[in-house]
Amino acid sequence: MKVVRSDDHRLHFPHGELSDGELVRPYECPERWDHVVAALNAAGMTDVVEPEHLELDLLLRVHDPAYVAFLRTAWTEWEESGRHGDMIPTCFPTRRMAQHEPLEIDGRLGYFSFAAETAITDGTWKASIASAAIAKTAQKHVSAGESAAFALCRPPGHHAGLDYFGGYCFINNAAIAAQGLLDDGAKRVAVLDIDFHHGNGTQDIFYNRSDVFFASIHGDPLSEFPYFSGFKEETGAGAGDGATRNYPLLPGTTFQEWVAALDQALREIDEYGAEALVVSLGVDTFADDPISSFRLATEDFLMVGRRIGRAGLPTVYCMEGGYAVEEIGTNTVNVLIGHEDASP
Ligand code: OKP
Ligand code: ZN
Repeated sequence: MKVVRSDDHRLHFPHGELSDGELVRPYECPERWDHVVAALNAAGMTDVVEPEHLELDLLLRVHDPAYVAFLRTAWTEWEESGRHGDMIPTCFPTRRMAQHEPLEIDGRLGYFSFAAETAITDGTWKASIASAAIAKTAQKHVSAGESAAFALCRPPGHHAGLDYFGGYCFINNAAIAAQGLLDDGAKRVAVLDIDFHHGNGTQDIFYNRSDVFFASIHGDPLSEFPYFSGFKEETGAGAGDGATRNYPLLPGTTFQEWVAALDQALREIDEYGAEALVVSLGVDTFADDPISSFRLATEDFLMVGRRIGRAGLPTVYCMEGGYAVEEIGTNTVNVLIGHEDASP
């Protein structure tokens, strides 16, 4: 399958991540990308494509214009107002407080985000746009007839909502891909999110829509990030009623338990009648992941790809999480190899 990637991801790498009361080296780091590329090369998956230029209007298909405007100029506003450190949000609107979009950049930073571990830097906008362009390009290849493509996105995207960033995500790459599949002719698209964390951003973007089915398997939000979203009873609203499915699983979940949820999600995607699939591919379900609590093993990821491939849908894989840096490459590539083994 085609692999879409770009070196521009290196432009985004904050100095620190606020974690457990300390600024630590960000878990979401550039070497993650290097290890995935090394594993792709080792597996002979070298059909590499550079991303095409992204029309910025496309961002507005899945994000709010005020949010995109904020993200585009945030760093410049920050610097021009005399700040020098990374843009770490510190003040958020909680229940009923988001009445006015602030004028001051520190206020705007909190208004357009939901978590403080994620900082904006000088290169964040450029890297995020490149990441979205990667998803868009992979989608175009699939819409043009490829059975699957891998978008090696960094920064990841599934926590970025209609009008907010957080959880290491700024632009929702999977949403860009899903919207692109629709725009290029598919009538119904499914997003399957198998990252350890709930894809709250993707859910947010499509919650009221019937043309995108969203299914996510993740750590129970009562104990895992993003804490406030991903509960079983969230099933969509309005026209989108029934087009969202959440499978929260307990810490310590084994592959056997996890795969039962995967099979159910795939059945529901089939019943929905999806014509194409986007997979939010996080491999932080891996047993040794430093910030997650499921127990998947490296060889299990082959089975994951096989099961997804057996669905027989044109598929865009978008890279999301995975923080066991040494193993992220093999785990990710195992899914892709499994997919290729299974599809005709
Ligand atoms: C992004 B993705 C570390 C806590 C980390 C943020 C997790 C973001 C995950 N002490 N909290 O879904 O892989
Ligand atoms: Zn994750």
